[in-house]
Amino acid sequence: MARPNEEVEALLREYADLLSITGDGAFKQRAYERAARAIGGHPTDVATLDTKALREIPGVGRSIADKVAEYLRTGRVAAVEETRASIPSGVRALLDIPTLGPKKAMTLYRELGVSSVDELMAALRDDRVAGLRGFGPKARENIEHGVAVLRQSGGRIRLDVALGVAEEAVARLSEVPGCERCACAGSVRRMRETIGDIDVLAAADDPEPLMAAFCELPLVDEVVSRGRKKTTVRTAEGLQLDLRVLAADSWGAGMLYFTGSKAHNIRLREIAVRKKLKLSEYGLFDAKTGRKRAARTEEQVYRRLGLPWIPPTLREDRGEIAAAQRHELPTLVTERDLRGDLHSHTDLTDGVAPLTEMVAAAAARGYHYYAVTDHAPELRMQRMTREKALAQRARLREMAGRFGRLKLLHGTELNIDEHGEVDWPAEFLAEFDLCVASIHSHFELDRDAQTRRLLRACENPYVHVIGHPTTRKLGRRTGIDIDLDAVFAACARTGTALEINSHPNRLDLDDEQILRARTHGVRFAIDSDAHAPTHLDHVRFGVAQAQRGWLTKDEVINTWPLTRLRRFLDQRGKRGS
Ligand code: DGT
Ligand code: CA
Ligand code: CA
Ligand code: ZN
Repeated sequence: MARPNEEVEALLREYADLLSITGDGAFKQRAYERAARAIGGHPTDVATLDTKALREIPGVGRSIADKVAEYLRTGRVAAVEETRASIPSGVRALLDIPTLGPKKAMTLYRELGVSSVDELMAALRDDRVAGLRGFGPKARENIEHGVAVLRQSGGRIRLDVALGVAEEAVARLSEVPGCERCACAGSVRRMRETIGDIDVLAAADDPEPLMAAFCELPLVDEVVSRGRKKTTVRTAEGLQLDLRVLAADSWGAGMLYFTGSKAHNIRLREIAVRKKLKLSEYGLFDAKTGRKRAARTEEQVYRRLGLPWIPPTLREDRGEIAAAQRHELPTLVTERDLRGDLHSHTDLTDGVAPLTEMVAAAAARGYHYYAVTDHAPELRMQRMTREKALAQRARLREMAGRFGRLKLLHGTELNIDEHGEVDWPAEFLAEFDLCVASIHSHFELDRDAQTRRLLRACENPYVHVIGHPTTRKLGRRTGIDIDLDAVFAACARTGTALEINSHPNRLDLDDEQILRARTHGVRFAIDSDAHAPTHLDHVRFGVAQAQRGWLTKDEVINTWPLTRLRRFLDQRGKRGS
């Protein structure tokens, strides 16, 4: 049970939030917040105080003291209940979104009648918030992020968020004296798109200093359990981290075991048994004598099992062990293989940075080429026009040669309408170096209509890449209903590439879809879809997803030299003319 002081604090805070929604005076609202803080931190149990004593608490005047006394006497406060009843519960639910304050919640309710998280998402999707004050792209992104966090807080968390926490923990633990090794294992190391909990391993003779440092990490909100070999902590956002400390001479076996996946481990153990060996987190042992055969590195353990080292992104028991036995593991595409990015935005449409900043960021990544693909006119709120597109092209041409080896491509992100048609007439499309085409609306069409729509877009000779093909957003929107095999076959036939959108809330296509598309002989583009310079780095996640889909460099068009890429793009344009 919470102390009465805490109950009262929570009640007063709620009242302050409610007042901010009804718009009943910022002054009153702040007064209740201040009183809430004071009572929460008050050393004496408020249940033992009369109204006179209550009024001696800083910030507690007569009106608040009366309400506290009423609560302590009856368990409720009439004024709070009345205010609560005057606001739809959905609007109150909006306040659970960590990045949406009461003021914005109120605006959404007053202006758009939004009174639930789902309605809010619908309003963002249909871009009804675009006209509201204080709801620019940045604010929208924040809200979307908040909803994603809210929806995932009960379950799995996005890879980018988990990776940030995991890397901070590993960096700090690596500094601890006596720490010989420290790294992430588990689904973070396998780069799954969402993460259940974070598994950190360290090697040291004495685990104590590491366990102590782990519990003291600034990100830790609560120590769930602490032991000699394993300690579990939780962050304020509810994310759990495990630290296991092992001996340096069993590091490889530990990493192998705790990286998983569990299904991959089970297969390995079966192989071990057939070889009269026993595999555990401590090493690979002779089943009869118990003698250790391998443990120090993952390579040694795999080798003893007759296998080459298998990259963590493949360890999902999807045939990687059989492929390893046949020496047919794919040489996976890496981030360093990428020579350019083929999908990006500027502040000409919904990006937040000007053209020059985006191009400079692309140059800083060492790219050979970079396509600017702002939205086309059919996405109405972006207010794109031919004139703007041509002016942007002229600026790109002017900038040519100013960024070392970086070649600038002028592209556009077309909008696939409900019938599969795109913006602008053919002659105008032919002038772009590159056209990405994506679905941004009509997510609800049935499977036939959706499939026809995408097939039509694939057959358009000016469309080079299908952007974020299923439109799913993690924790927020499932993908559209489509016959993916039909779309993959059409892409292979027409020479249309499929995007692997790297934004950590999209990662679209997903790993299993990539695996399937690959069997059709499709080409892929790993793109950032950057709306800000820092987003260019998101390709890290797209590459991981591509690896999880077993992709090699050659299957990804933006690893190709520009001459080869241009041939691919040109072929496409000519087919229709
Ligand atoms: P997550 O946390 O749900 O995103 O996924 P993982 O893969 O990180 O799973 P987690 O944290 O439960 O366990 C980490 C690794 O430890 C897992 O990938 C494989 C290994 N592991 C855990 N439990 C078992 C088990 O019962 N058997 C085997 N063979 N391995 C296990
Ligand atoms: Ca885990
Ligand atoms: Ca775990
Ligand atoms: Zn885009």
